[in-house]
Amino acid sequence: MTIAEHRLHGGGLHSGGTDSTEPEQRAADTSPTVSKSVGTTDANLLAWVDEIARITHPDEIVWCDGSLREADALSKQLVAEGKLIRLNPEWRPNSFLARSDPKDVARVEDRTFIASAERDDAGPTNNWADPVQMRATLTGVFEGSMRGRTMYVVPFSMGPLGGPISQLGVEITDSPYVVLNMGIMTRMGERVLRLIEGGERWVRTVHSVGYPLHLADGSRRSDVEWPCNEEKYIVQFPDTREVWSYGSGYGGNALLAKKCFALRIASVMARDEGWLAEHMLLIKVTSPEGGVYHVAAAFPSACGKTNLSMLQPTIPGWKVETIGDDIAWLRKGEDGRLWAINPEAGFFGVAPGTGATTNPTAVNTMWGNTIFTNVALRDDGDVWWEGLTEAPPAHLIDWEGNDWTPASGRPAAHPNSRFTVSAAQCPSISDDWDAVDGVPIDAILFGGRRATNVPLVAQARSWKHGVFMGATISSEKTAAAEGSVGELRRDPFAMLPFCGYNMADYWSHWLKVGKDLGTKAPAIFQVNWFRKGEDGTFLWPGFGDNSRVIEWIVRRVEGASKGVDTPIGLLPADGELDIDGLDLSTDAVEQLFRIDHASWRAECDLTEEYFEQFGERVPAALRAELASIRYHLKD
Ligand code: OXD
Ligand code: MN
Repeated sequence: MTIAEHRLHGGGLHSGGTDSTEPEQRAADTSPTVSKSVGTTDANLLAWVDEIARITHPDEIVWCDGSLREADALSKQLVAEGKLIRLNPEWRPNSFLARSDPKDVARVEDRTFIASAERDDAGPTNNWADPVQMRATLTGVFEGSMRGRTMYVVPFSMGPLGGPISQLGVEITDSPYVVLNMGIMTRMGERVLRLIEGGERWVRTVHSVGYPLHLADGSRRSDVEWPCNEEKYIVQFPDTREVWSYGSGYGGNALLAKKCFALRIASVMARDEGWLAEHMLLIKVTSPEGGVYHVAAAFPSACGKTNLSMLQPTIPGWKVETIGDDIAWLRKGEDGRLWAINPEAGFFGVAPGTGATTNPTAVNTMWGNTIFTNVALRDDGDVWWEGLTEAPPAHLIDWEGNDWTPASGRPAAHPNSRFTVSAAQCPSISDDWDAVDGVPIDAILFGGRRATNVPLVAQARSWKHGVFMGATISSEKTAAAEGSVGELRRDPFAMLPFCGYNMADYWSHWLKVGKDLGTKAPAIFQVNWFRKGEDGTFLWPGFGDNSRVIEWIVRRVEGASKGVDTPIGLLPADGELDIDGLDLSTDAVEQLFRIDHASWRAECDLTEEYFEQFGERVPAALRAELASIRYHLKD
């Protein structure tokens, strides 16, 4: 019986087995815990779910409706199975701790593939896989991968339902933990099915942890706390806009709406349709005079995007509100300006380093209804991680489930431990964060983690120069010798692991978008909170004081600040950056903005070398920007 037939017979849960005797045989060892079935009348969706079930052989299929009741039932089930720990509701109501397999703790870039028809379409910065071969490999590993498990069908919308920038998707997964996270991170559930039935397009994503409970030889095994597989595949098929993920239950490997769809697949859709899918936070900034500005900012992973998105200004009268902390989709609006949405509905933030002093807003966001993964458990049933409080508790259970004390000499929380929480719970969430049309963007920021060379802030001379800044984002790999620059790790547009096609083509696409926006294009800036002084310490206090840089950016957008031209862009003129009340020496300010010509010439050589790997595909405009900077450095 197909799923469609099953539904017609008023069926609820459905076995995906191809052998019609299987459901009965298995009935004895399955106990459906999510009893509500939704289903759909959409023939394509039904056929696809059927097809995946025929490959993976789950015991049951559950259509997720996105209700609180469903989330509640799933979390109770996971607690009963020992896969989630319910935190003390007195401290952290409706919140849970998951502990992953120690070998499944982060995105696996070396197992992430772009399976485009041509190798060159993936480009030199992606792992390319032949789509025909990869499909055969995946069919092999997915064969029977859900035996003994429930297969969940998770319909979701990225962005407000039905919005002009939003997109739909469906994730099939055998991980109830993933379902719970997807319920927080996306607009998930039944209403999406109605849009699909109405003819809206949607992206197919398939996920299996790769730990079947019934093996092909008929033997059975019991489940483990965090099922996963040593063999992992995170595969994007840009030509058919599909994602297949196998073997991991963690984060971006498994929550396929996030990096896999909203960046890798969406970047390809955006290229083909004239929009942008970016690794950017979004904020709304209000000036003391009540001027409202929207800023998008791209930073590589682990450069404080969540902190900046929840920034509490230290300068009077300024307000920063949160729209998104990780991903932005941007598209030209009817007024000719660039409009943006945060396609996500929650934050999947790194816990360590998030604390009362560094990001009190994030800490307050997680008051309850939060899933924590790989943080430490306190004796009172609450959670802890490095940086949450200054002093650690005297005793904890660490992320691997072992006793821990401050004398243990190892972190209590995994460095990539996470919190999953709804954006709506964020105290600084902006009233327009889920506006269907998005928000108009006034400024775009690109930042890396640069100890040398890159000033605290510089404005691009033009869109093309801005694209050059984005394309050359980098962080030092090694300390630099005096007057030179260390080896650089490039992360163009902070999209290195997330661009679904050739990075050089992506730069061309950005240039094209800018040309189309013309004079309505937002201003572009490069920022660097991480410059170090000659003594090796950070020159800039960062965090809330980054509002001072935002202020200058807004004043530039307003035309109130003039700036001074330099070979690498426009810097704040004397007195334009508000440093009142900061303990910053004149020398530190000078070092923050110093443009050492010899060192910049060395950096230009590195940039030329870096461009070489993309060969002919590097847009001429970017080579021209490099030549222009070199020319000005000669002066
Ligand atoms: C993330 C990342 O988890 O960029 O957001 O790695
Ligand atoms: Mn990210």
